[in-house]
Amino acid sequence: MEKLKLAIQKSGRLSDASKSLLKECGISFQNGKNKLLAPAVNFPMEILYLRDDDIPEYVENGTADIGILGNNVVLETQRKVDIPQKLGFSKCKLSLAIPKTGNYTDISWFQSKKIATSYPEILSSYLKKHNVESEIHKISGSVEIAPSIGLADGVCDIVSSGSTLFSNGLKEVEIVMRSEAVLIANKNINASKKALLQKFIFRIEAVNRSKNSKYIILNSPNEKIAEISALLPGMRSPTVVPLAQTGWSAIHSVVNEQKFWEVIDQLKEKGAEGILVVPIEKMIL
Ligand code: PRT
Ligand code: ZN
Repeated sequence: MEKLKLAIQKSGRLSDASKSLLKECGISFQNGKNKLLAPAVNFPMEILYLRDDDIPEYVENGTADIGILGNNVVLETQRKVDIPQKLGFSKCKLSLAIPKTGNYTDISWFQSKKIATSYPEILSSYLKKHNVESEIHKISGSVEIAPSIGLADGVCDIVSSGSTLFSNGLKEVEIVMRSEAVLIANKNINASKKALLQKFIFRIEAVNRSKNSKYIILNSPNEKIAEISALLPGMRSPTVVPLAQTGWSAIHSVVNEQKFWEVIDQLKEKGAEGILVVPIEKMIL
């Protein structure tokens, strides 16, 4: 049987989250400690462990069928691959930053300045779009120290919490792009691999959907069922079950994580009691 070859980062910020996603999708495999390739045991898949920078090329040329990596690296390498699914983890920004004492006005500040970055392609197209010409210095690591050693006037680097910029005396002045982990795919995979890819994406969607949702169970006075149900539309509509105590029912539904606290307050106002909120493992619509 044909197998889908998935490339993931061997070690780094994406590797644990990539492996967890596979596990949550019910795909078991051996760990990649000393191996380049590991077969999955219960899904027609093989896992290739690579450096993230190499994944787009391997997927473009078909050595791997699909891959998981940051969208920032996908864009920077400019390889021709599809992005069938965003994955929602490893969110970060690629930002321009300058010394915090700098007097920043707008992007024209960078005109004729030196910028250190590991993302010269993304940066140069961003500057071009804004009609700014700068001198781009490509460096592969520790970009943030470049201004303090006199190598550059500013940097274009990945920012997450912002503490690296802060501790190097820099401030973020422009967001060049927002990034997250994505699933990339070879443009010419055959029909049977495409079907496997759809199966895999179906599972990823079920897992990710469940992460944004909570299962909620509460007790409601019968006369408030309609009002409380209106706050909890659920997947189709809430489940309402009578309690042993007359005049009361249990309402079961699904709430979005973001709206969670807001909805909880409204539910309490309407007389809901005994509110339980439970994580959902998988969610299939
Ligand atoms: O060895 P390999 O080439 O596979 O890995 P790598 O060293 O190139 O990449 P890695 O593991 O560092 O990052 C992989 C991906 O994680 C990146 O391409 C991003 O998509 C994503 N990501 C998310 C990050 C960060 N957050 C992040 N904070 N990548 C890097 N950083 C670094 C950043 O370069 C800076 O030095 O963390 C620092 C900033 O973090 P804060 O929290 O101080 O702002
Ligand atoms: Zn890398």
